[in-house]
Parts: sequence; structure tokens; C-alpha cells
Amino acid sequence: MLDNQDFSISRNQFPADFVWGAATAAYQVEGSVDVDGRTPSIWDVFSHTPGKTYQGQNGDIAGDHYRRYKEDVALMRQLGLDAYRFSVSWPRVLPEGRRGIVNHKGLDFYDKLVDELLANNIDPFVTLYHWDLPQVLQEKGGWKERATTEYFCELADVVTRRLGDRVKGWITLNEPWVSAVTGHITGEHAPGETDIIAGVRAGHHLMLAHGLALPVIRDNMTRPDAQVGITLSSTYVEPGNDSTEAKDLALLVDVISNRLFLEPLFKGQYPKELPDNFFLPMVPMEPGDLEIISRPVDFLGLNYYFRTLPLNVEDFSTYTIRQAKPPESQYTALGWEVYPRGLSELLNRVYKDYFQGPIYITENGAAYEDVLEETKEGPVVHDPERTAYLAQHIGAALDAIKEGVPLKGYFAWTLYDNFEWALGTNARFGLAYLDYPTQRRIIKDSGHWYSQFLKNKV
Ligand code: IFM
Repeated sequence: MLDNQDFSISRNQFPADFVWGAATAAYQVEGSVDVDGRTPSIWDVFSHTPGKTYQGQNGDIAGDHYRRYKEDVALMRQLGLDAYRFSVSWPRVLPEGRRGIVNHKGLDFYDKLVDELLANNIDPFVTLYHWDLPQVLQEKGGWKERATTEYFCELADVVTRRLGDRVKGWITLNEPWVSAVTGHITGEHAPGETDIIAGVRAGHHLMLAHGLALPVIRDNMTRPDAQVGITLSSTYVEPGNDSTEAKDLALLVDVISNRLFLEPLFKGQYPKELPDNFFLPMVPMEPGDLEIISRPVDFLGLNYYFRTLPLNVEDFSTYTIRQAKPPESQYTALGWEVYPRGLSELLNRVYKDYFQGPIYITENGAAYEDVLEETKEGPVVHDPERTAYLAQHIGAALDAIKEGVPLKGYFAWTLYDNFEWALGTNARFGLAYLDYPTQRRIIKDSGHWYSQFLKNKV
């Protein structure tokens, strides 16, 4: 079942308390979008709008996790995970977007999931917002409006009151950059807006929501070892060639892709390189906002997938950058460069320049064109590239630890194939293959490798 690949890495090389897990997000796996009082999120509306997703696909069923969570926890246990990172569907818990009505059936689902995880010795890490804003709030302006930050605090309060005694890791937001830019500027994600002012407003309000929610969460998290943080997207940026244009652009892409959120969080400022007359006038800043945004977190979550090698700008209004594609590099099915060293470089840099506390890799993984084979011994999926991707990035994580970065955990993206947003089911990132017609979960070779690694058998 396992590929005969030797990556010379073993779990024993990591600190004993290092957390190993896998991650998912509510809309990508849960399905059951109209049961037990859940109302539509922006992703239900967006994915049901013709032309927005691959073949018009949506998350109506996805991995049916809402009904199959016990089977999924059994899969996690089989893999040997220490922790599971999942997100809460806001409109399942607060169907009106606000505290007015708390949907206890929705909350019960997460309550049962947490109990099932703990019964299997798996620690819950909960993301409060992974992109599925209630549509009712979008109709009032969504993240463009400051009021949404208060509603987010209400969600945080309701969820942490109920689960705060059992959850180990709280993550306010997943990748606010993607919510702001891809959702409001390029329009590739819900709510599908294409307005730079909308994107800047959304980004600022997301960060404000994070800062405002921190004390609310802290008041309710009573598990003694509980911690709260945020997850940012990240990329390792280098110039695509030696030209001045590429070098200047690399600095700007780093500012926009990484520093735009790192700096307000850890330095209480927006990057000074952003032209004063261009960016700041769009920020809906009020006195005290940056102090709120930069309130201390217990940990930082980083999602890392690829390196970015900018050459020149094709269209700045849609943030389309032409990139170098070194022929000697390997690429995933999405054309993302496999560049493990970028992970250790990035971790070192974030540690040195921004945050000296605990860091978790909250997502890392790769999409490949997996093929399910039915054999006499049962179904199999051979995915040696993904095994190599995971092993090499775990190796890079180990390098960073040896270099002094306080890295505390690693979550593979993702537990099993799921609804990959605008790409629908056309991008498979899972440790297990999801056979959509039958809902079977089939552990891929890479999942077997990860499991053997976690059990100290490789
Ligand atoms: O599937 C996404 C996830 O929801 C957020 N981070 C990147 C993943 C892969 O694209």
C-alpha cells in the first residue's frame, strides 16, 4: 500500500508535544445546508449562481460530514491524528446572523462533534470564520460594514460559551486575505464583488472583528491549556528574474500577500510601503482600531502551499501577476510550485520579524489528479507526489524547529477531498479520496504514509 519512498524523516525527531492533525472547513465538508434551521451563507448563494463554480457545483452535499461525523472521527483515529481543525458554519448557529435566535440544533452538532473527538483522544481546534458569512448579513453589506464585527463577536460568544470547556485551539479567522481580496476584489469567491474599496473595507473589518473577539473568546475558554489565535495565508516571495521590475514587484507582492495582515496584527500599522494616497484613504479606520487589531494572540496559524515568483503585473485591478515557472520545479495539479524550502524560510522570517510566540502550520497540502482503482484487495489511490509533498514540507518544518522557530503543530490540508470553492470537486487535496457517488472515504497512499509517520513506523 505504501510507496517505497524513504524521506528520512520520523516523528521522533519532533518535540514530543508537537501536534499533528488535519483540517477541514464547514462549507467544504458538511453538506446538509438546509436542515435543522441553517440558513444560506454567501457560499450557498454564490455557488448556486450560474458560472461561478466549476460545472456549477456547490456544497449542498460535499462530504456529508454533518451526518457522517462519527465515521469521519473514526477515520481520523485510524490515521492516528492528535488534532482535528474544523470550522463552525455561522448560519447554522445564528441563522439570522446575530444573537437574536441561537439555533440550538446547529450548536448541538458541534457539541457532539467535539465530544466524539475527545472520546477518541483527538483535540479540537475550531475556526470561527472560514468564509461562510450568513447571506442575511451580506444583504446588509457584509464585511464592508463595521456592524458585522459586532455580529462576529456574538457568534464567537455563543460558540465559545458552549464549547469553551473542551476546545484546545480557537482560531478567529481563516485567511482574511482570501476573504477580502478573492471575495471582494477579484470576485472569484463569494460574495463575488469586484471593487477594490469593498476589499479594503472588508479586510479592515475582518481584522477588527478578530481583535474585538479575542477578549470574548478568552472569557469563555475554560479548558486550562486552551489558546486563541488567527490563521493567515502566506506565500514565500522571490523575484521571478533579475530585472529591477521583478525585484520591485516581489517586494510589493510580499507587502500585499504577507505583510498586509502581519503588520497590523503584530506591529499595529499597515505596511508603510503601501502608497499613502492609494491604500489608506480606503481604510475605514476609526481611532483605536489598530490597537484592537494588534491585541496579543496566543499563537499564529500559517497556511503555506507554494512560492510566488513575480515577473510583471498583467492587470493590477484584478491582482493578476505574471509569474516565472522554473522548468526544473515540480507543480501540483493547480500549477502551484512545490517549494518546501519556502516554508522554512517563511517560518524563520515570521518568527524573526513579527511573532516570537507559538506558530502552527494550520494548512499544508497539494491537489493532484487522483485516480481511484478498484482492485481485488479493495479500492486504492496511488498518489506518490502528495506523499513526497507532505514529507518534504514536514522536513522543512523540522528544519525551522532546528533553527529555533517555536513551531508547535502541523495540520495537513485536508482530511478528505471536498468542495474546493470555485474549483468545486475538481481539485482533490485529501489524505483520503472521497468517492462522491457513494460517499466512501478511501485512504490514499499519502494518507497511509502520514498515518505510518504519525505512528512512528516510517
Ligand atoms: O481549500 C482551501 C482552504 O479552504 C483554505 N486554504 C487553502 C485551501 C486549498 O485551496
